[in-house]
Amino acid sequence: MKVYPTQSIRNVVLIGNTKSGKTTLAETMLFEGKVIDRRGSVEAKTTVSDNSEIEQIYQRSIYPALLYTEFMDNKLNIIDTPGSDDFVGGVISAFKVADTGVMIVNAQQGVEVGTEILARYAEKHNKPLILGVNQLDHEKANWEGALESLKKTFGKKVVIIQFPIDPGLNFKSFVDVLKMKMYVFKDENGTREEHEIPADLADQAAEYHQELAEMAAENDEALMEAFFDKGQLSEDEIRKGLAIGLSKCEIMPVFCLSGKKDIGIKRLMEFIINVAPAPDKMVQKLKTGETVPCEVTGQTSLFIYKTAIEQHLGEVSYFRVMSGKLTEGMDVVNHETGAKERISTIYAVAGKKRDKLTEIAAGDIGCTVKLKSVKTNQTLNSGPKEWAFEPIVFPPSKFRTAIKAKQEKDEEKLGELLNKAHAEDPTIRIEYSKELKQTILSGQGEHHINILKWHLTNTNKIEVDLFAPKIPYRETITKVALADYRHRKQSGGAGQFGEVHILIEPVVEGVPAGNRFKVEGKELVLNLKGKEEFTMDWGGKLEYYNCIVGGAIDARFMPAILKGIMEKMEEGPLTGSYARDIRVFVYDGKMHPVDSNEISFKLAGRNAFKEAFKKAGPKIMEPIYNVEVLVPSEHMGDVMSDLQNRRAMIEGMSSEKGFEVLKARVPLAEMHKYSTTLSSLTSGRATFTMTYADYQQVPAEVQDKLLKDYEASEKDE
Ligand SMILES: Nc1nc2c(ncn2[C@@H]2O[C@H](COP(=O)(O)OP(=O)(O)OP(=O)(O)O)[C@@H](O)[C@H]2O)c(=O)[nH]1
Ligand SMILES: [Mg+2]
Repeated sequence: MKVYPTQSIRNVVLIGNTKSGKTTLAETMLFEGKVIDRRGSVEAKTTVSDNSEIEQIYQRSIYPALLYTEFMDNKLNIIDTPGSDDFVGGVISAFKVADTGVMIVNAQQGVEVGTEILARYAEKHNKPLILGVNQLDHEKANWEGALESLKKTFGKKVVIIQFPIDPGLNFKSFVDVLKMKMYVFKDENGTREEHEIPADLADQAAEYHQELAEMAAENDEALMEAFFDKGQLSEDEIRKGLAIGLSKCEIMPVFCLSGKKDIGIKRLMEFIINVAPAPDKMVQKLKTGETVPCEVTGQTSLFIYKTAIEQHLGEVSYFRVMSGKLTEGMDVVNHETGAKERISTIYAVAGKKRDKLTEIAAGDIGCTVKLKSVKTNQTLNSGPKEWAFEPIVFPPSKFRTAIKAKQEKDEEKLGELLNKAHAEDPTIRIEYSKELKQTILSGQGEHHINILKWHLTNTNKIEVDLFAPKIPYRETITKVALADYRHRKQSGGAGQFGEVHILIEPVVEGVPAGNRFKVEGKELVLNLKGKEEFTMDWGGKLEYYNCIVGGAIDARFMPAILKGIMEKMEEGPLTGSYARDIRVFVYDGKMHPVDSNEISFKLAGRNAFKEAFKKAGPKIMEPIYNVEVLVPSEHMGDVMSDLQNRRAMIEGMSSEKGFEVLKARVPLAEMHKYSTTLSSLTSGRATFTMTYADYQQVPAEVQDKLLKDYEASEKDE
């Protein structure tokens, strides 16, 4: 393959709700570019894009697929992404390296929640969107409905480039109001004829053409003047105006498509080449906020946007050349690790088909293999400038589960595989929780995690169990309490003796410790001698006061008492969860001249703490999350009542372009499998995000249940 200069490269990402027809469309684009001479289909499991076994089983895309095609002497890189929210990581990484998004909308449904969410990602990344109304050959295709929904969602940015003639089973032609021609398709392989626009459609076409010219003029003063002078613009002038408007994200042009019947695909590709921005038109930022021009004359710099482990090849690193040009055998340095890497082979990629390149220029996308240690989001430089491009920011997880190998011998291998899974798909996250003593796996949805499970079972032959993760409860106290504890052991050998008197109270932010207490009918005035303060690893505090007078306990035993208390805080007295925010005053005790030692005081401290804790109005606290749900209005009621059953506190509601945004605070304990429930309540038409907020006391009935459960589990052991 020849080396394409930066200006002859276009990078597009295909996005759209699941089943809108992206993979089928990509296949047709490759066919039009003659990368393949026969088109496969999703049903026959023969597309270039959905080439993994699991994608073929589910007949849907799961991984973002890099594809290229050569067209009109340009190289068109296409990333076909999965439509399902579960695999949104692939869409986000694709937006990092693509310059234009092509939003595919199913002509039967028009805009769906998926469409809306994906468009938000385009907006976030500042990438222009071309709109394709697809499947116009479907018997239920509804052009007017789809167009109306696009206008409702995207407003005045929407501008018609084409309108279909007779959408439905007989769909074979459309009018293009940029070219002012009618295209008629002769077969299902893209063979087309250009005709004059029929008289009965001429007025409609002229009206759309005028709207198009006006929109094109709006983004450029010279064009505006020309438009006012002549009352119209030439085709080239319109194209120029559209190019400006598109790259400023001010225009969303609409195309008519049937990916399956190869109608309109060539026109879409021509438009992409002629009008969509070349890679050097889009700004690439460094972590420092500076921008780097996408020029072949600059220092060679590659950004790794994805890594994958592929059969026969090993680790494959996908990159975009951000600047300069990459040649075979070039040495580069990883900005993050300082490691040197040699790029021995460069490939242009169309699914499993890979073409070796000797050189690849700024703006192009490709892959290489056998790098020693390169991860997603790293930059590789070949010059003195230590550039680091802004990383891809992956969304927070929506689904958590605990995972365990069925057989203990597989645990280590499972750990390795999970780490690899995270490297390939950063929206899969793994954390070993020391507190819960569980490995917590999280992702974008139950389906996302089940795909990983499928790989573990089928590809790696490891059986695993997925189960509800424990909740990281916290324990604290609400009032002052006292406890005296004597630890004494005198059976055989050396004895043990230690006695500790303590007072405990809650730590309240901003309220310092006093020294006078009225508790259990006693009045105590303590002598606050020494204070130590600890911030616990799990949040919250322990304040430890030495108030011993008259040498009742030797200073050398104070650390042992503290150790005993710390141990009990790590395994709270109520349910074994971490305790937090407690002040302990050690004010009295007793020693034995022979039998007192550290272990005795540690045990006395531990037990005194446990007793005092239980008398101090102990409470269990649970983590609360801020949850934001985006839901179509008609499902609002169901989503709301479901949330109320989850002890949610609804914080607000607002409307946004036909969807409702619902904000609530929900206990983590009630969020297990929420993504699955939400999906079934709304037929997959809603989405949500959740982020940790704070800890709050659990309601009394929940606390009772937790205490009973813990007691029962203690008895079992
Ligand atoms: N009638 C008709 N059916 C189509 C067209 N394009 C795709 N389909 C069918 O729609 C279904 C989904 O097509 P895909 O290409 O897999 O859709 P996708 O957008 O890639 O879906 P995801 O990968 O799940 O996001 C398949 O059964 C296709 O055969 C089209 O232009 N016309
Ligand atoms: Mg697909």
